[in-house]
Amino acid sequence: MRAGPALLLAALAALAAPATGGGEHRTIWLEPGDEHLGVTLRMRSDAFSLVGGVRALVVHEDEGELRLTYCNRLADHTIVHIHGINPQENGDGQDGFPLVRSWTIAPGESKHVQYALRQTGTYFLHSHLFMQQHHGLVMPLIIRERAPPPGFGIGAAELQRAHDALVLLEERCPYREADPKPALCASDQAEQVLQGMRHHWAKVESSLEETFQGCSDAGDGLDVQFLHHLVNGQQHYNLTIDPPQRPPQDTPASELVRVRILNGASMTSYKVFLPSNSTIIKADGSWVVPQSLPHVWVGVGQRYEVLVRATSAFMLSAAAESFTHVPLPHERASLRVAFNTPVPDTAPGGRRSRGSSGSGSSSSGSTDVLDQLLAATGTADDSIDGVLEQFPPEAVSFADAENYTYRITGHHGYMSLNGSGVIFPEPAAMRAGGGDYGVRCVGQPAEMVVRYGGKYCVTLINADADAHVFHLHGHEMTTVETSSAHARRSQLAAWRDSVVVPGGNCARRTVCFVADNAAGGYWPMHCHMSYHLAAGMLLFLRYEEQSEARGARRELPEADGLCARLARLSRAHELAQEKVRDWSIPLVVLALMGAGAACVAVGCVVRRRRKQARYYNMSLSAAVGSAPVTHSSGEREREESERERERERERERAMVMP
Ligand SMILES: [Cu+2]
Repeated sequence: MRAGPALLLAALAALAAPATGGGEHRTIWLEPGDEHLGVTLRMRSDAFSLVGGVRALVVHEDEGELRLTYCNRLADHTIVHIHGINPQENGDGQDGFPLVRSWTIAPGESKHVQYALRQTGTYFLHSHLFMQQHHGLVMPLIIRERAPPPGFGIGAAELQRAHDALVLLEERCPYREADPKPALCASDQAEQVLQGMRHHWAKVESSLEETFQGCSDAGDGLDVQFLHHLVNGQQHYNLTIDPPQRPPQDTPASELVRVRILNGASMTSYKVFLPSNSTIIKADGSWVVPQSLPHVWVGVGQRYEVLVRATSAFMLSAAAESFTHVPLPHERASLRVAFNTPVPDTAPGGRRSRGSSGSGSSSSGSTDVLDQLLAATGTADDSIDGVLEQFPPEAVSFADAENYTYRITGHHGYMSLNGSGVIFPEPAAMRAGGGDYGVRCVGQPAEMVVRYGGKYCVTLINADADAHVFHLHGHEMTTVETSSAHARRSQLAAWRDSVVVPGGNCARRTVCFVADNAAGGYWPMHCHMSYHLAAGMLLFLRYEEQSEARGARRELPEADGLCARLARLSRAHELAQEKVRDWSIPLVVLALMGAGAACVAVGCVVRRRRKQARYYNMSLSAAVGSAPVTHSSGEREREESERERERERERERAMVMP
């Protein structure tokens, strides 16, 4: 790809974008990080806000559209996927999956994406290339709703009164269970660990048939361990909220805090213990019938929104999957929320004395902590999907849906679905690869062919010892069968985009969806655990061409297979791009001066590495062993957000000065 014209075109597209209507245009830079604790990459923008002291992209549904330009200042290709958002077009890689090489963003180039806002809730941006998410390319996205659905039971005014808090779960510094625990983490540790795991899987002696058809016992530990488990970049994150001054007659009996839990980790599911007076209101961005639960397993990529009615300080603690042992200190992380001015004494039902723990701090007592520690031992399950119900319930029946079944297996150097895997190239290989994108398929790739408007159910049977978390792009799924309850439930389970499939004993679960994405084409469904995805645990949902015979729907591609088809698609796309570029060269030359200046202004071509300690870097330096940093919320947070944006703009201005 000729970088110059493409760069200018991208800059032109980014500059032209704000004129097309819709919401605010936001630019996000993908940059090197400071390499502390293996965080070598980061996302940065002057459009980020602070939510409970944590940087997040915050938009309002009223904006109508989400318009972003990604500028790649990394040495490698990258691509950004917005997890859980279902774009209705994917022809130019709007979904952020590297199906064809030209959809990735080359070093020094930029890409504009634009979505109609049809969803609200908590989502996140992350790189979908190799291990880049693990290296720091993660950013929470909050889409604020106008109001909850009618009849929800919690009103718009109440939700607007709630303070926002984030629990961004992440792990740092991986090592293989089989290897000695490292004292420090190297920047390429994730790649080394993956290589070791592939080597280990390849050495397994059983035949493919055995691992494919048999049932492993549940594993007794994760293949990958981590030195650190973090909430918002720290092991114990303290948030102090500044409730607004209100006249006594308007002062509520409790403060409302909307805690947005987001598992941005690469391998670890967490058991999150909730305060006793909390209510789950959303799962993966979808409204659910408000539900109070003592704890919830949060698999990688999953999100929950929890409304806490706090009469005093409270805590949410998260324990990493610990299988057979009580979680060790480094396997636990927490968010503690306190209030700068006392919450009014008058709780419903009478007065309580100031300083008492109150129901809101149920998790802070030592007995409770002990109980939680003992209860945290175990592995992720999907029982919550038998409990949470969508709101409002949709009258969709999957009784007549078509079914696909996939057996999940490991070993043989890759992770597979029905014995096959699809392995995407590493950024280093893409750098050196020239025109060869180098997607590698093992066996016949699994492909689920659907027609627009059809209903489909997918049964996942886990023949593997490890749990997996399956994420479907472009669609929402509802659970009809969990691994523990094999009776099909009524079709009211929460709509979500990521589901846990527990490990061992051929645990099986069934999820269903409507093929309702108008864009058609290919949509990935894959394990969201980074090491499993990198090792091939991926299948494609493909909308059948209109000309395709109905009877051929279930046939897998013949000898040329998905890999060849992917290669053809990639090549066709490259050729189309080249035609566009050839046609556009005179235009580019004419626009050279103006575009060049404008491009510098938006910062796309400035690839200077900077060392300011911000966001992850700032928080991670305080992550381990040190006293937790306290962040405040409320009015001060909004002001700080604004000041930070201004500082960011100043830094940008300074960068383009000679
Ligand atoms: Cu997996």
